[in-house]
Amino acid sequence: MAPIWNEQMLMTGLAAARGAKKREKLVAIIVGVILIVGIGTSVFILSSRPDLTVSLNKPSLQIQRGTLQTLQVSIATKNLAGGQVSLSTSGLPTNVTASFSNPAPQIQADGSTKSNLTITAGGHAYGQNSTLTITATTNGLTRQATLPIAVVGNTYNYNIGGSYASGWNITTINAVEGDVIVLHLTSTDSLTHAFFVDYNGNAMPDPNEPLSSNFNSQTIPITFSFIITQVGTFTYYCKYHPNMTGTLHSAVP
Ligand SMILES: [Cu+2]
Repeated sequence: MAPIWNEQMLMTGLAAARGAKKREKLVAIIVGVILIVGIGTSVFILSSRPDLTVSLNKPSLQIQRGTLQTLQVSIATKNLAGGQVSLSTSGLPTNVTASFSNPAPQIQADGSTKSNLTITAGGHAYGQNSTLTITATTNGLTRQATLPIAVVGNTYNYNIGGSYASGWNITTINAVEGDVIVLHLTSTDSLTHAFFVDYNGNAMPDPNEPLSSNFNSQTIPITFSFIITQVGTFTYYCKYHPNMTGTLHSAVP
């Protein structure tokens, strides 16, 4: 009976195994080189691609009605030949205007440029939830930056007392959208009350409706401020006593 393994077969087997190992190594090296060249090429393509970015020196803007504010718009470019950047705005609140100190600034040698942006809120400006978009275009590329804007109006203070039997002692508030109402609230019967504006007419305080904290002191008022965010005629209530009502008239400024 022939042996299953002899020395010669063993040597041949070992040589074959070594050959296979060598081939594996070679394949690994080739794959590695291909990967490195590929990544390098991608990095080169990405880093040499033309681009521009627009940024503002403020994350958001609260602007008083009848005033103006100036922001700085910075533009950085990469791998662009130069030229001018054309700037524009959209999405301003009602009766608010925007103007650039230079609506077509020249790209400087370091690839950057800038312009001031003056936002003017007219005497009849309003709008709490606008988003201004600044668009920059150059060499066929367009990029944008956004800025939430809220117009703030006048501030009015009211000392309001409330009781279950007699309701609120002030039953009319006249204002315009964007006005800030500051209430100093007392309880004239020492019961616990809470003031809210019922924008949606369901006689319940809802998440987007102004709601004061509870108050029950006859002598030490709590202060509660809110910005009027809607135009129309609304009822304000006590959260606990629906018979305690008043009317908020909010007009367009
Ligand atoms: Cu009450």
